[in-house]
Amino acid sequence: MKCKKCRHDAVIDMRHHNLALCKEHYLEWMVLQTERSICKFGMFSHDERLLVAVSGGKDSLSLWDILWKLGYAVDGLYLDLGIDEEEPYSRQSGEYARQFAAQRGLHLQVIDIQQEYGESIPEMGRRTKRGHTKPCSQCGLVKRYLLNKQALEGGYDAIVTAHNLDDEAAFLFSNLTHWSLQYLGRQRPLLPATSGFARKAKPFCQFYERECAAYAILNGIQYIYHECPYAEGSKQLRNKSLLNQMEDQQTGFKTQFYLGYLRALEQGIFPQSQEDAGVLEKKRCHRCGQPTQSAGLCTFCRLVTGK
Ligand code: Q46
Ligand code: ZN
Ligand code: ZN
Repeated sequence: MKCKKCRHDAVIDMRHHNLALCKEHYLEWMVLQTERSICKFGMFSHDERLLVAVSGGKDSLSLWDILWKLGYAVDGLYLDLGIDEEEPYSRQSGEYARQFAAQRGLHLQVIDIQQEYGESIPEMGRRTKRGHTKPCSQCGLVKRYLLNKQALEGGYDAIVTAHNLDDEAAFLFSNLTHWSLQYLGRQRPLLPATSGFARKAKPFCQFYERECAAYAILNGIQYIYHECPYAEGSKQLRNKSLLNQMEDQQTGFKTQFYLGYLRALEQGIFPQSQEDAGVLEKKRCHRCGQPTQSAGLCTFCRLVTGK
């Protein structure tokens, strides 16, 4: 297998693009494609300040690396979830994130959930569990809330996350099986800012997971290889595995599935909700001032105060 550009040995064969590339041209291709996505969806510009959500995994560290190489002003945010009971998952992820930032002289903000709020994510999950054995809903809420809070308070223009095509296709599959119109309308690559919510962009939405892993490995980026222990057996992983089976049978299946969704968005089939379009003014949380559906405390404040 030879590189399509220089005829040297290829390190990756992307059959869905009918493209094999050597190391040098692959790394160049990833950077160029990321810039193309940023421009195509009008995500952000070089004079804006970005905050990238860093988990210590291959996707977020590769994204941070590429945005840095493209010359964007981008800081990182690592949330230490305190998931260290069975294996030191959070501790190791945090070490990779810190090491990455230090090697490049980049600024990483770290929030230790246990220190800030008195409980780790598994502890919050156990305290509030309603028949669930995993703390994923509490974890998702805390991550969304704190990412938005840090972006707004830090004066950042956009939050950037490293969701890749496999993530997006699996969410899409789940949202379609439930016909969750609200989620289908907001799963777009760029969600504009509304009152109380920062802009959100996903520049990796068209990269396969293995392409992000290849970028990290070929660049010598050290990342946490394991998934969070609570991800095991999750619906998201099951959907990913199903979609991989489809991809094995039909090259490019995941890309087609996702591009079809983007076309449907363009045609207005899944419109933005009034909230996301900023038409509906939300109530404000009495404790933190963030927008909330109901009067009183927002769901985050209710979680951390136990009220
Ligand atoms: S939600 Fe659940 Fe993830 Fe949080 S507890 Fe782990 S698996 S990290 S994406
Ligand atoms: Zn080449
Ligand atoms: Zn609140």
